[in-house]
Amino acid sequence: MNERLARLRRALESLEVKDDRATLAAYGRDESGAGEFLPALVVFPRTSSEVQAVMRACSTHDVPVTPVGARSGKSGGALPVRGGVSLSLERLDRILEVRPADLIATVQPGVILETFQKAVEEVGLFYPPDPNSAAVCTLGGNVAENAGGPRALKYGVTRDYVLGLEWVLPSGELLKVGRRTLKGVAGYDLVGLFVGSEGTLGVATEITLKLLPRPPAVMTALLAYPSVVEAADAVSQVLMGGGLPRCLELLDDVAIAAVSGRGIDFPSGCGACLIVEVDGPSEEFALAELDRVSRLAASRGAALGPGIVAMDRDQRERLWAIRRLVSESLRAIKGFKFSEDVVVPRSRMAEAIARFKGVGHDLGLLVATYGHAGDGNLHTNVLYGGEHERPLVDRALEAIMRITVDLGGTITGEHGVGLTKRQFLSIEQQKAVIDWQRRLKVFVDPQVILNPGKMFPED
Ligand code: LAC
Ligand code: ZN
Repeated sequence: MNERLARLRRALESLEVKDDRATLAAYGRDESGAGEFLPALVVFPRTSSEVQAVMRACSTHDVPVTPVGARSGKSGGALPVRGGVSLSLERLDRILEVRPADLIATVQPGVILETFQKAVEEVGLFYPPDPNSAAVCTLGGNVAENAGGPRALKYGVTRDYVLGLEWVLPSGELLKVGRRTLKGVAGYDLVGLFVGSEGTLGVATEITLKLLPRPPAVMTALLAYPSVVEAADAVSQVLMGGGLPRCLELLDDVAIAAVSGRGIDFPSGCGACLIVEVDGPSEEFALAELDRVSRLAASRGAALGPGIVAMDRDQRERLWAIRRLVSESLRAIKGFKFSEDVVVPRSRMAEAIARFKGVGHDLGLLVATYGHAGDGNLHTNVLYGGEHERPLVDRALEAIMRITVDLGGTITGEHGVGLTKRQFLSIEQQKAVIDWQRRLKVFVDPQVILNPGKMFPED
């Protein structure tokens, strides 16, 4: 490998390459908690053709290459588990154009999601996908993982907004796939295939996104319940009653305890809560819609009081700040955690949460659940105190995956399979389906140098 790396380094001479200790350590970690995997070097191309040059060089010298954005991923997708090159897309960070008349925009992959959202909102447009990491994550990373967030309930996930891609294959070849129009059915849906391919089939160097008109009015409220059973039931009541809020987020008792005293006073006896957000063409409309949804959510008399309605932007921000704090506050309880993102049929949510808690109870681990309840997408977190508890944690995670699939769900709704869930894929998918996907991977990447060691179970 050393000889090959030395030759590769010479081939990349004209590009920005770093291999100092601090950089390698920084690119050896992400938000998955999966550990440290150091690359041998990190390359920072600035153009599509430089990305092509990196891929070509890695292919020529047979060195593994792992694409990376902001390192905010939750499944270890950007960890260079076989060493080699970390290919950072951060320097490709320009919004190339926003076309209000066509409701589209074209961006480079290193643009920070929040920067893009603000830019389009300034001209009256709206880009809905909103992972919790919006302030740091990149659109390229969102495309790689097909990221979602609270607003997915009404507006869908990243894949629903990607119209076209400029895509560099592991060979260095560049494809322009998809389109720049809203509709279009020519050929196979390669955009659909590449979005969510977790950096295993190539990298986006340009992304054309669909936009929507910005809804003028937004209203948010927090509804409290004695336990997750009532809260999960309320979610079903809202959806069956014809309500479609843009967000319907759940926090269980552990999550509430973790964030209480940090900006919101939860009512006493509150063992679970829902954050509800609606939008619409006017304040009156949004208020009426919030009222309708809140009534549906309280229809079985289980809600504790009328709920806390955010009366202005500041109060709304305070509710969402609480929601954003959940992940790190849970980690702080024991020092370490694994955050899952399973999805179950919405009618099975209460049962799923209770069974996940039971898994923790049986193994002596604390399990918390919060997340995108409107989608049945649950962030079940297994909290633990250190490496010595890892064998127990691994058992808990596998049990959670088995319960999820048993209930008719899927092992990942937004974070991807990556490294941390690769051994669980076979719980959900048939061997024939996994084999077929492996063949597809080898067709695109015959040397298996692009992001090796991800997505598929170890042989
Ligand atoms: C969230 C991340 C973990 O929703 O997906 O908080
Ligand atoms: Zn989430």
